[in-house]
Amino acid sequence: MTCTTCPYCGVGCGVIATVGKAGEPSRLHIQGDPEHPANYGRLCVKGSALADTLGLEGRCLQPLLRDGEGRTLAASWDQALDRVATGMRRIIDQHGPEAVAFYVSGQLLTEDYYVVNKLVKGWLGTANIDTNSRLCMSSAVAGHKRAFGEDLVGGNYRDLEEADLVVLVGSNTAWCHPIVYQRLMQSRRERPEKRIVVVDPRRTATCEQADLHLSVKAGSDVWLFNGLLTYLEEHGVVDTEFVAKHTGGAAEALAAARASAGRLEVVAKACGVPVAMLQTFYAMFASTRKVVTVFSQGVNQSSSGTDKVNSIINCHLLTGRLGEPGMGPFSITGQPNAMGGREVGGLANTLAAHLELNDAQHRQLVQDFWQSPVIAREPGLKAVDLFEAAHDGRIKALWVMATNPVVSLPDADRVREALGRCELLVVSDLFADTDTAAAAQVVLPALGWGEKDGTVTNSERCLSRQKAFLPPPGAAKPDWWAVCEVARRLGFEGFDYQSPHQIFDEHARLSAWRNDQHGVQRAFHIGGLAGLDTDAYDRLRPCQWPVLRRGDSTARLFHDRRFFHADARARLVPTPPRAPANAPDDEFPLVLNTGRIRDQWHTMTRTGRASRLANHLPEPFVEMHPYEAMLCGVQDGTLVRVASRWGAMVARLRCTADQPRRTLFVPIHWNDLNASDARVGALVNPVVDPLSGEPEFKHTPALVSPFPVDWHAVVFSRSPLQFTKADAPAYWVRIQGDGFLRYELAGRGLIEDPQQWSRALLGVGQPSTWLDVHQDGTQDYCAAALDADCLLACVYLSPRADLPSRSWLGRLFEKQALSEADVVGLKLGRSVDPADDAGATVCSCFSVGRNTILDAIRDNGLTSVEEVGRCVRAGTNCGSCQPEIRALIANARLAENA
Ligand SMILES: Nc1nc2c(c(=O)[nH]1)N[C@H]1C(S)=C(S)[C@@H](COP(=O)(O)OP(=O)(O)OC[C@H]3O[C@@H](n4cnc5c(=O)[nH]c(N)nc54)[C@H](O)[C@@H]3O)O[C@H]1N2
Ligand SMILES: Nc1nc2c(c(=O)[nH]1)N[C@H]1C(S)=C(S)[C@@H](COP(=O)(O)OP(=O)(O)OC[C@H]3O[C@@H](n4cnc5c(=O)[nH]c(N)nc54)[C@H](O)[C@@H]3O)O[C@H]1N2
Ligand code: SF4
Ligand SMILES: [Mo]
Repeated sequence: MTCTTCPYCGVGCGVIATVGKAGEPSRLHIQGDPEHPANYGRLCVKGSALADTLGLEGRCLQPLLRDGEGRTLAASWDQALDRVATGMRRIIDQHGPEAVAFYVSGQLLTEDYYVVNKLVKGWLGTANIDTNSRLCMSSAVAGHKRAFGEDLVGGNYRDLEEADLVVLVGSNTAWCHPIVYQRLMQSRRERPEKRIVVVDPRRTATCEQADLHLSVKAGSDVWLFNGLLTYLEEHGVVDTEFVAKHTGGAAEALAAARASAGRLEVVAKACGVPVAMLQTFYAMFASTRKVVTVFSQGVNQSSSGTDKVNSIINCHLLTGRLGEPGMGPFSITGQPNAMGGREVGGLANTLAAHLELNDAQHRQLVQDFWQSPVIAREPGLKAVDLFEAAHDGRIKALWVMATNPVVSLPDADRVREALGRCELLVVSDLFADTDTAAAAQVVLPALGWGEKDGTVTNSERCLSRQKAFLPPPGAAKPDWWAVCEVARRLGFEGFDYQSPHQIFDEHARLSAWRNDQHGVQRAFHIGGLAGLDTDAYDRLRPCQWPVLRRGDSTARLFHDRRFFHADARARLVPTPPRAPANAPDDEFPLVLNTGRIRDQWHTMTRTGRASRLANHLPEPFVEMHPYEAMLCGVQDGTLVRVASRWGAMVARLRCTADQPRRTLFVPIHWNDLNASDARVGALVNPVVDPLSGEPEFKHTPALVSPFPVDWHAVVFSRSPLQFTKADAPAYWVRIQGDGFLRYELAGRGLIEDPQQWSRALLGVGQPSTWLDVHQDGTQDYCAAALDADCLLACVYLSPRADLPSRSWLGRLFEKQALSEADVVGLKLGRSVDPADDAGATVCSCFSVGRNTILDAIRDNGLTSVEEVGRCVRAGTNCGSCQPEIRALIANARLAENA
């Protein structure tokens, strides 16, 4: 039994992993850690499915080298590391250290993150190291620094429970931070007077139980919060003593707010929200002292992201609402170690231990501590600029670690081009075939979750251990080790670590070093964790920094009203609002917004392997208001092309009135390995916030048009289909099933001989039986290959999109032997027994489909989520599907009353 931490979102849930004996049917058992203060035993659907993602299939198990002709050769670590070190050395000698760059990730452990920054900033002497946190939290970082003098999240999850009002801004908490959302909902069940407000252009699952949803115009948040700031002042809701003693800049911030948002009508127009709704929100905020404002990517990922952050913090500073239980601004982090990365100075403009690269005293402090030969003097290139520099040849060597930029960066086709231009591209990943690793000359096999060992910090400053409970597979090695080996080969001293424990100890010591009245005081201080022996490090229980003495844990910052600007005051920052960088126009009239879905994690390299996570939303899609779809001449359920000035993609249209008019929403997860053309990153405007450098992922002018096809097919197969880019159908997506793969296909032109086509496509060799059925009078065709009674593969082809139920077909593949009725069903293209068709998955934990839930609601007159849970189990494990179940109940009742 191992206590560790979930590798997905920034909630940072504690996990207990128990490995059974080899040969046991379910060898690995994952459960929530009842004692972890983030989740107290709960896990969301992604966490619950962790065991399904740990198989070694497809893993990169030894270093790979690629030659000029694109051939891939397996290599030893010595060969691979030598190649990296010599390549870097040559480029540095010829072009200087600025020609080398690193692009790392909030999914690294703190120890990995620390050494790679030490190597780059202290030994190579460049700051050309940036991280995917640039795409994620950098606006929050910049906003915190402006307001507090240091990148600080003062509060904790309990504050959300204790608050009387929680405002969720640009955060689909129900899907992206499910356990925090559940804690919030639980606290409201206990205190029904508690209020929840959601600020999001879309009506998301998070809005479902909100008291108020402000469907603001994309990018208008600064108007909204400037309006609130003015309202608070006008209504005398100002903590004058706090403002006078502990802040600066209030007059300037108020003047800027009044100038832009002094009248409710102006704000209402800018935000596209009725005046009455604004009034309700403002009055609620004004009259509630215990208010927490949670924000994430709807705020950060904007060309005015930093101002959005400060406009929110301003309202808390003016009212003195922070530093006490149940109140404060709360930036909720995305990745498991977004915070740890910030602590070790992972960004191109920061230094280790929350120190600043543009401050000579800070640089000196770090260099003295490291005893390093140099220290970077200038901030390095931020992510988007870094890849641009690779594109134009300034960066010649690039090492990408634990991130997949060909999918996740804006203008992603250009990023792929940029990678192709690097003289040396090194990628450390678990897989050698990700869209990014596929371009690398050197692929270094990294240890993944369950194999690697170190620490992470979650959204509430809580540091916990990630621990290994599986043996290292093949030759895979931890990322910190690969970095140290390259450092040694470059002739650098200071990288002789034997274990992550030693690195952690150094990191803890640096946080405390000269962190006192005579040195550079900073809040980040984990000196109390220095000097742990290996055993104590292994047994470390979650604790929140600052940790000045062993055993400390700090639930909340700012209770002493002390901030980290030189005068110890906080700052209100004037935030004159700006519209998003590029407005829609005649050519690209719609606003493309991008984000996450409930059951997938980022570029799907891990969650895409779990069949139970695949069925909730199996295909890449674009959401659009039905009226807008009508205007664009596209139909619900059909394939459409989405295009912007930067690129294009193909996805299935989902019409929903939850999506505001003139906007689109596309999820970020699909990539070139599992879909024909669905990387939304290719479309995203690469414009960034001028202060933080964070891209405007939520606002790109775009266009939707039909993607005409002549035929549709669905294929289920026990082995992968073998098509190449050249002979692939116009549209395809691959979906993981339990022991099989499902493909959705669509193509152009007539398939003259469906039988020949299906044989070639399925490539199953010589099964004992082929069923071929041409439906009379139609062009519908189906073929199925059986070995004895076991289904090997089947394909349904039709000029229409209404192909057989996928959940029913999936069930047939789970059977060892088909019954006669099943075979009849296969030929008919539908189940003989309607009860066999569970419908699209709603509850992924127990694989409960929509039809099953609707039947239960209808047959038993169920009226609550709890009743549905008791009847069919749906919603009783992680609870992430409860918003959907609630909607199904409401729809069923509406239908009944119609
Ligand atoms: N299931 C799942 N969970 C995840 C992840 C995942 O991949 N999958 N990733 C993790 C990571 S790294 C991150 S960063 C977090 C992100 O967590 P979130 O920020 O909650 O997720 P997003 O879906 O990116 O965006 C949130 C919302 O911002 C809204 N939005 C867009 N434009 C605006 C605007 O102008 N103003 C406002 N107020 N809102 C706007 C979008 O409509 C969207 O609903 O999730 C983490 N959790
Ligand atoms: N359009 C659009 N794009 C976005 C966003 C958006 O909202 N819209 N959000 C942005 C945000 S907030 C984020 S955080 C990024 C996330 O984007 P990415 O970081 O690109 O996404 P991941 O799929 O998490 O990539 C992690 C990679 O690391 C590998 N990996 C996992 N564990 C390890 C390890 O221990 N070591 C090593 N070496 N490799 C490992 C995985 O296999 C995977 O290939 O996407 C950003 N891109
Ligand atoms: S909420 Fe889910 S994904 Fe996030 S840390 Fe907890 S279990 Fe993992
Ligand atoms: Mo993120």
